[in-house]
Amino acid sequence: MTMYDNNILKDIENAEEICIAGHINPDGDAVGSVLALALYLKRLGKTPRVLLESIPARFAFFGGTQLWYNGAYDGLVPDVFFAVDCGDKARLGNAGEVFDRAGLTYCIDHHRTNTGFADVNIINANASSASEIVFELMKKNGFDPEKDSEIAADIYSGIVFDTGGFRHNCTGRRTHEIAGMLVDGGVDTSVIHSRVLFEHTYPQAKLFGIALGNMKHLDGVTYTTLTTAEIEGCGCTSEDLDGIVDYLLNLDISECAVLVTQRSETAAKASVRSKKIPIADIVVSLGGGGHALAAGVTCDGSAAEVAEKIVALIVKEIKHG
Ligand SMILES: [Mn+2]
Repeated sequence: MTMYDNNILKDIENAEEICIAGHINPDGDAVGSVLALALYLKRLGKTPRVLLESIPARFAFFGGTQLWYNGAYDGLVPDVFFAVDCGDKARLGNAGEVFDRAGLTYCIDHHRTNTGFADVNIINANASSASEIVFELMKKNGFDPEKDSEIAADIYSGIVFDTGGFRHNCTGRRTHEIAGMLVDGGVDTSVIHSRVLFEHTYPQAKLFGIALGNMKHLDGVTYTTLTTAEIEGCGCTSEDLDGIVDYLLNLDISECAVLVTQRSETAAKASVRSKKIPIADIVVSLGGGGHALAAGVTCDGSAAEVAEKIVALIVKEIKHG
């Protein structure tokens, strides 16, 4: 479902309360696309509220963080609600209740597993990122994101994050064209690449070491687990896991990679990555979602139990297709 034709300008014209939310545990694309859209609506004279869980400290440089709303959600009854980079409603977390009360809902997303849960669904599974779709949306409505340095940097950051620096197969010709326009506009590409993809903290490096120490391999699948004690013991949280599963996937022996982290006493989250073999169906069958080569799911059980279950399913897929 690709649909850029819509009445977004008309829909927000008389709206007083506008809320914009991304997915829980927001990543670089969620933060970039949500804040870029928020700044765009601000330029149109609106005062949108950004509903995002706490933004990781390393994303503090993104433009538009002043629009982040940290008050109570129960009084919010928006005229228009935008769900961005969110594959299903549950991924809105606490913002889901605000979504339910909204007069009109938009979903702007690029997840293949998105079923279109809003009134207006702007979904393009071929786009590299929600940030790319937000760029197209602005262009379509006569606004040039590349001429606005804050919006341009947010969009470029979101694209860089979701494409892994223009490496993942979601990167298309149009992705590069958009990046080119943003470069023409003056975005600081090297600073954004460093901050979004490569900068890590000392505690993160310690945790990385533990993750590599726990690493195992079975029939093309490289995987590792982290318990709550291991994560907290390094002074880290679930926001500090960037780069681990990608590192495992980059090993020459890896067809797929899995990182499983304990999230509570009874549940663990698996992040699954693949070089070629589509893994979204396996992840969806367990109740998760995502893209063909990058998906995630939270399951009941310890990290070790969840890892064993998912790795077995992927090995079966690799062996039998
Ligand atoms: Mn995304």
